[in-house]
Amino acid sequence: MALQAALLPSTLSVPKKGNLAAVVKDTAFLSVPHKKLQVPSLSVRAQVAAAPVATPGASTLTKEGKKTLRQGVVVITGASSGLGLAAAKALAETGKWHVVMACRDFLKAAKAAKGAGMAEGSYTIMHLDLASLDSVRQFVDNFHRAGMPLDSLVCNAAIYRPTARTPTFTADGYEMSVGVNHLGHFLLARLLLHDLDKSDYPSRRLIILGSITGNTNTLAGNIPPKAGLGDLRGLAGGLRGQNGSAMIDGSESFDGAKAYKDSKICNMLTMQELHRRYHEETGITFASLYPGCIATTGLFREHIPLFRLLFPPFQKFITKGFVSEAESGKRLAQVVSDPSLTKSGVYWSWNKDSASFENQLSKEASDPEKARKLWELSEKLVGLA
Ligand code: LMG
Ligand code: NDP
Ligand code: PMR
Repeated sequence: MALQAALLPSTLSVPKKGNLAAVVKDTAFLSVPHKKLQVPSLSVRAQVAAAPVATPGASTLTKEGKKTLRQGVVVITGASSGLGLAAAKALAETGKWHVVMACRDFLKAAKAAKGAGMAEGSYTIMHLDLASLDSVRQFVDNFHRAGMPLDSLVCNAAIYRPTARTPTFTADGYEMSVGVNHLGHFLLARLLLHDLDKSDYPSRRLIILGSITGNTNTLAGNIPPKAGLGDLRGLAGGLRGQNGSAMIDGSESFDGAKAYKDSKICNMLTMQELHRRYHEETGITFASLYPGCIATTGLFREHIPLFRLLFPPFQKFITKGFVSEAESGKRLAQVVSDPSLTKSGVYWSWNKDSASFENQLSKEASDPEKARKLWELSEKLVGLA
């Protein structure tokens, strides 16, 4: 803790509006030169014995002495399964990206990467439990000490508790779905923003997963329980359950399916608020996406067995919204690295031919006033204000 406090002074937090450059300057001492890769205790860099790869993020020189585009470094949260793993694999396979897999279960992530056939040396696993704000800060500290630049951040991890009627809580006492899916990522994004800002990579991106089920302008978004943040009174009350509400809208009864959908609205609002506050100043691309219905992932692990059995064929043959994990991974990889997807503030989706398009968010998921209020309340809850 003492070391963490020493390395992460309060100056690391990003100011409410503007002035990011000043913060970057203040915290410049935190960066370790890219070439000096130090492997921190909580991370394992997969090594290649016979043919060592270049240090992640280091520039390379051709024979003629020309500088070529260095490998990009992308952090993906929740890369131990589903979409995160598929995107990690897709990006690592190109050879253009070194993937930092930010995962809560180290051994599961190591097994998953191996099982997916990801080449040793193409990824680093680092511990991150989004259900603990201390863990988020520790991750950022470890990432800094690893000495890699940050070119892209993907806030992908999520939990879904579809049948829960009583809340569970994060280490900091916040309702779990919103705590992990939104608040943990909110802090992570804020703490890593200056790293993205100082990266010399041509296109730096911060991506937060959204979903169709958080958008009530769609059929899927109208399947009960519907998402809705109300006036955010539950969030303002600390989302703690006992003396207030565990739901963002302040309702007395807890609904796990709604809490997840609400968290996705928060994700989409946060992306837009980041865009409004920082895009012009930093040039960072902020984006969200609905990758399609990946009905086979671990997201549905807590749903009833009958649902898990019927949901994939239902999406494949009836709604036709189904996508495989591999296809969804390619879509997310596009949002990370495709040169044509540099526009900021966009919520991407794909049509039946798997072509990307800028999708419309629901009224609530694009309400700037709500986004601002959410931002301010979230800052308080994660200790940034
Ligand atoms: C609820 O569960 C939870 O109770 C609640 O707590 C909350 O978590 C909520 O939003 C989350 O979920 C509801 C869930 C559980 O049920 C569903 O909604 C099931 C969705 C899947 C529907 C399956 C339809 C059956 C399709 C057959 C698939 C075969 C496809 C092969 C076709 C081949 C063709 C070539 O409840 C259940 O899981 C019970 C499911 C009982 C299914 C009964 C079947 C009724 C059939 C009606 C079909 C209706 C489909 C609607 C189509 C609309 C088209 C736009
Ligand atoms: P998975 O359950 O397969 O993956 C979720 C990942 O999040 C897992 O790696 C999981 O880790 C990780 N995770 C959960 N809790 C924490 C935590 N406390 N700290 C760190 N990591 C955590 O689900 P998907 O791949 O389907 O979901 C990925 C993203 O895609 C989510 O943001 C989801 O909302 C979004 N999405 C998914 C859709 C779908 O149809 N599946 C549709 C639209 C959006 P572990 O492996 O240890 O459990
Ligand atoms: Mg939904 C047009 C059709 C469509 C699409 C694209 C989805 C996506 N769903 C559609 C329709 C329907 N769904 C219909 C008609 C029903 C009633 C039978 C239905 C039901 C349903 C349930 C019970 N759908 C679900 C659930 C879930 O528990 C999933 C959920 O809400 O997770 C939050 C879900 C989903 N449907 C989707 C997608 C993408 C999901 C999952 C996940 C997510 O938003 O992350």
